[in-house]
Amino acid sequence: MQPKAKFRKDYRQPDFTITDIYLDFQLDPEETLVTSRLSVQRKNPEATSLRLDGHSFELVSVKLNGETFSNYQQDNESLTLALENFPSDQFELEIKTLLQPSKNTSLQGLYQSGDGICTQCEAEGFRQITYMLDRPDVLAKYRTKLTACKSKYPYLLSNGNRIAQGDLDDGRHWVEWEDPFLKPSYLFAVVAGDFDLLQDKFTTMSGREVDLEIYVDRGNLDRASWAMASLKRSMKWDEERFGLEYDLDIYMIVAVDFFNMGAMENKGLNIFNSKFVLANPQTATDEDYMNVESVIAHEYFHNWTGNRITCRDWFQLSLKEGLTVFRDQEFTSDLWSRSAKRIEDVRFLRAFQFAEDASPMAHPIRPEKVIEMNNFYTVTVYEKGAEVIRMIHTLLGEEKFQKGMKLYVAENDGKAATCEDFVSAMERASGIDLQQFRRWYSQSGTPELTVADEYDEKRQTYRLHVAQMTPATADQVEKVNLHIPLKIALYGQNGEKLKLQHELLTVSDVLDVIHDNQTFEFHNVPQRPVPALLCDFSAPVRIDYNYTTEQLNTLLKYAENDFVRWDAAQTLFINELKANLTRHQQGETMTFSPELLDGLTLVLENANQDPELAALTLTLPKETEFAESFKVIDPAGIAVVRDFMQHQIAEALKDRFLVTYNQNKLTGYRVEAEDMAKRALRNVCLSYLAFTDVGNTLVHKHYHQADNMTDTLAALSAATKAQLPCRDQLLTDFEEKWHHDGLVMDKWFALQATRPDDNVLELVQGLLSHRSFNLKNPNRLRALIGSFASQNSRAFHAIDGSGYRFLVDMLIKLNETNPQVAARLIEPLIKLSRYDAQRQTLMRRGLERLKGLDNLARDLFEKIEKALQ
Ligand code: B3K
Ligand code: ZN
Repeated sequence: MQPKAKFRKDYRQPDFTITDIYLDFQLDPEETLVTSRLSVQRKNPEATSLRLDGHSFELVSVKLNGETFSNYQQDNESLTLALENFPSDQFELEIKTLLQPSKNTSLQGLYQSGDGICTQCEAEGFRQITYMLDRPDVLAKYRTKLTACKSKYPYLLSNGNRIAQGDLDDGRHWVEWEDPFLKPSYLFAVVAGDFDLLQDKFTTMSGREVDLEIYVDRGNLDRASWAMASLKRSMKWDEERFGLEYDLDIYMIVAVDFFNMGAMENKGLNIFNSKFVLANPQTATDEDYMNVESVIAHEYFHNWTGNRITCRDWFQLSLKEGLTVFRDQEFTSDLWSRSAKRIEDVRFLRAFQFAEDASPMAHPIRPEKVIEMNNFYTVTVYEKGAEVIRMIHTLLGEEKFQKGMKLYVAENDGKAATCEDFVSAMERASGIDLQQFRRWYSQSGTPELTVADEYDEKRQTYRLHVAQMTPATADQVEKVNLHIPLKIALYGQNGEKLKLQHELLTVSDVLDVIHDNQTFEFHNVPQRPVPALLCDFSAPVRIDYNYTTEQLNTLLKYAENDFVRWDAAQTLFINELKANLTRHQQGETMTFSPELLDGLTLVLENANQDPELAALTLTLPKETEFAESFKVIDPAGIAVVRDFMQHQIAEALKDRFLVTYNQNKLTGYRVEAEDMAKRALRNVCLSYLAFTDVGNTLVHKHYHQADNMTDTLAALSAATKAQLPCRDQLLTDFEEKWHHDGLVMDKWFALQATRPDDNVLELVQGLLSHRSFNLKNPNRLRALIGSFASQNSRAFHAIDGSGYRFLVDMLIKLNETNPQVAARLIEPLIKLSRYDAQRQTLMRRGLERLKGLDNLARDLFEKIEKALQ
């Protein structure tokens, strides 16, 4: 049977609801007995049957109001109770089910992670525990009793407050939890295990004391303190910026090693991938520290945007995810550097979300059609969703935006809401018309703004002609005009910022682009200006304006807006790559433009003014980032030209890189903005210097002098990318030191998988039997197989098809064990339309091989089906 799609337009309120749930878990990894007592209420008087979702367990018994009930039908995804002869509108249902957590490799529902047991219910995992109306618009109060062996599972955790506990005679103990807040089933959680516990307290703005608890594997306590500090900063920031206060007396975070994604915001009991909790200077890089902080913040912020106000149906996912990503981005921006954060987010969006829009999986931030919900936790729903919230923020300004938030919370607290509820609150609170803006929720694709300009010297008038167009996407051919906030600035030839005036009045720097073609006219412009378009990346669009190298260098040198300066460098890099790719493809000699070198020299000379921005600006875009500027990608060509550029820059600026490298040496490791910026700059210098004659000595020394993982990894990465003589020795040294630690080894696996060596595939295949590798652990899979397929384009897209074959072989295995992770890893293979005919044929062959599997999971089915269309 083919999996069936659900459509947004088909939403209907449920016929029944569940107001209270009592759950009893007799926990054991081999066999767990779950008793669920549901207080059911009929909402639709016409309804004569109750269909509950559930699968992947054994049904033991069903009772209705205490009596055995057998008038039901069961299939492989539901249980339907016939209620024709049962007139009462309120009843209690008791269902017993048997589960095998140790056999559950899907990591959804109740499963074993290491020596512990935990749950993952979003989106539809609760139905793997027991039969339930498993949909987010059914909000209930939960009481949960957990019983398990006390020595193996000294901690038994669930949502809300601990209300009772006790010991049994047989070595087991029990704990009972009650969550006073209404919640949908996807926010339910259970954890049983033996942990080290880090405790702290937070006093909320109204003076309530909250217990904070972070549970980590035994022996990892020295890696939990950054997460705790991050949690306290998040709680404080949400009070200060959004006026939102925590609502329970306890907040728990548990770190587990086996987890399909980053983390989960279960009410009062977050469960995290240990990657986003554990950090100390020896094991975590600066980037890891930042990631831990922002994921902790993100999950915390969900307590209001997601939990107190949840989604009516899964098509509304961006209501909580787009908004919560926006909130975590703002948190990081307020605490660290706003421009650096913006640049990193835009880099990510352009590389992955723009690619998704151009792929068979293209969908609006509020999808219309879904087969497997887990496939829609995407960069589009999350990151483009956050861009949409950011545009609302740009159009309204902070004050009106916060007014809108207050209204949204007041109207929807305790409810399951829609994206429309959010936009409507923003509109009514601000008085700003968002009618056309709403189209961002229903239209997929990356809009293109084509900009042309003219300057009338006599009349001192400057005109910008802006045309908008959204190319057709796989899911949607017809496109309409969007409301696009285009933030601009004008610069004079000597770098002075020019005033934006119309007639004699100052006008806003945010242009409202709403039609196909619009002209914006500026008066009293004393000279032909250089336009800075899309300052701060004010909208998730592509800009097409024919910049000259000279104009780009002016922006790089003078623009006030950090994003604009960085972006000018990006455009210079891309133009350079494009010109050389053409030369390379035509068999001509490649050259390197002196203007770009001048620009980079300037950045290096001024690097000490803002080392973080300098590091970002000097970083050469990755192959995958360059690839996004092409309709048809030449992976081998891009790799060759990028190598060439790297060598050219390294050779030409070697002395300056060395000076900057030496100037930014630090003693001791601190997680502080100033030091992180210096390390980043120094390590960018190292990455170029690796390609010069001093490379081997310098990298070798850098590795051995490093007192923290950021520097260690920078050296290891430089040695690998530049294929230095010291490489093998350093890789071995690292492996010997860290092979017992999966999280640290992930960095090593990812480096191995992205090696530029010709025999990298063979190496990767060999590493599948490495002592630290484990095919059941999603982090290991992403590090080795994911990095190979998504970050090593030249090897993955090898013209003999070996890369594709390897991925498909792996996916055939994962289809059985963990389809959700398989559906993530398949992404590079479904983007076949971006490659030449020969590669497309090979990719198609791989997809067809998967499609032929007789037990193909719906997660993979949905993507393969779209890719082959
Ligand atoms: N809400 C979860 C993601 C759940 C993914 C389910 N496949 C984490 C987050 O976005 O915060
Ligand atoms: Zn989230």
